Amino acid sequence: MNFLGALYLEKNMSGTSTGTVWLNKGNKKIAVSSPVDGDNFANIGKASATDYDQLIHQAQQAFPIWRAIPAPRRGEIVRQIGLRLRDFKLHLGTLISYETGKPLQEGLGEVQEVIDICDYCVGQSRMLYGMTSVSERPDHRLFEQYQPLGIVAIITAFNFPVAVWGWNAMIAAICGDVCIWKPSSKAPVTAIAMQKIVARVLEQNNLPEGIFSLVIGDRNVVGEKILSDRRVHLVSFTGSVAAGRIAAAKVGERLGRTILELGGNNAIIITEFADLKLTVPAVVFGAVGTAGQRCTTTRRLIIHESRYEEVKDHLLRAYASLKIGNPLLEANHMGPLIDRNAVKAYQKAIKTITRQGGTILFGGNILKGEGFSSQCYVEPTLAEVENHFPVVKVETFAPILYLIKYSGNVENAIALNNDVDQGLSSAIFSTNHNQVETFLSARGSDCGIANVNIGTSGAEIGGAFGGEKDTGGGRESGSDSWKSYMRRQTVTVNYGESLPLAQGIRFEIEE
Ligand code: UN1
Repeated sequence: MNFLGALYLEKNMSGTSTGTVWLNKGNKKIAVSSPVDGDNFANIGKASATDYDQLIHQAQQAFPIWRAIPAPRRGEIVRQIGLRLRDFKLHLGTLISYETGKPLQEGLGEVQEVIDICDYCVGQSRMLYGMTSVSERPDHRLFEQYQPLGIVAIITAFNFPVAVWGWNAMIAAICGDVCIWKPSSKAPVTAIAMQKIVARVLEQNNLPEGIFSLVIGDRNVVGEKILSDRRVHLVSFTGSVAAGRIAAAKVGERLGRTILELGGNNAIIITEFADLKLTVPAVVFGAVGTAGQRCTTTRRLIIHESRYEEVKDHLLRAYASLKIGNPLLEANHMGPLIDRNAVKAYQKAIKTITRQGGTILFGGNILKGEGFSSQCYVEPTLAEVENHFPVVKVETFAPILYLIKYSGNVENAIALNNDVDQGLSSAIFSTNHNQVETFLSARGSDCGIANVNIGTSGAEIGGAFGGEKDTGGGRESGSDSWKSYMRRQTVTVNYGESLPLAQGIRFEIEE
């Protein structure tokens, strides 16, 4: 495992850093084992409440220094992070694959996603524009400007252990904010590797501690503190709907800001006009990529009855050809789930599907034997269900794909697409213009992402990423998402000789 050495990682490490400085190595440790082979390859010291306070203190010191650096100069630091990441892409991608179990291709793709957002942020750092408007008063100017916000806490999930941090931290950085990153305890080693990559850039540029901090620890020690801490101006939270609900309430209590990126229950509509040459690979990648553990994973197929049997046959053949095993080996399409608890959730869902009247068409079992010793490998699964089954309405973070039949026009398919609580991603496969435009219209998909003739996952960084309803409404990454990381200010300047009031109000005083 020379990728660990190449990333300057050791077996026992602290999980708390203010930048280049690592705080106490922690008495309490997280034993990190790989779902690939079950090997305990790292032990990470957990942050205490005191460590957390030190981090916040350092971030408060760093904020006025960082915000005073012109945004394009902050962009230059981000550019250097992107350059350094290119050097470490193979090693970091390999670590991601080993720590989370996602195929190496996807691990490398994830590092590329951070490189892409770095490049994007270099340009964006020169484009933190405010709008200039017109005043209703003579000799007055009305405009908007955006100012740095302060401390941004970024709480990420195991499934994208660096990309989601990248979307948030690189944007926050060019906006003049300082970041505190709490990664998932299920993927802490990747976060430490990333922190070390960033630290070298900070060091080379003589930047102070506290601009990019890392804190690895328990939800009830560190997580809760972040949520209720008024010194944290924005909490960007990625995780399940249930955890997001708690986070939103806690931050809301103190009227803090949140960006929520919660669960999805993403469907692909396959109409009578779908081109199956495109549809089948998109569906399979969407359903089994990251072993079904993306928030954008394809979970439901809404198939027109006239194509149902054909689609089913294609999928049965495709699923039979999938290779499951060590994700570091290029030949394998799918690796393990993140841990045994995820396997239990998969098993429970399989049982529930049949209990609620569904039929397992393919898979449904845990894989045993050589190469599967971590007990985290499962078969990708196809199940025939109806959209109203309760099991279909919840997000099971596993490679289970539901096949649902619809009849009639595309409106019926859209109604099924929208008939879940979550609203992250959606897609339609159709070559019929009217169907496509209906799907994209106001009466179409109600999700934050609506794709045409591509799958539900694998979004590019240039668009705003996020979803509606129980997905939480937040937007991250590209487009104008940067605005959420800044303090918006409306300015009115009077350059005249009198003081006219808006709305024509007259107010005169005599002196
Ligand atoms: C997530 O699963 O939280 O669109 C993010 C995608 C990836 C990001 C997924 N670019 O599938």
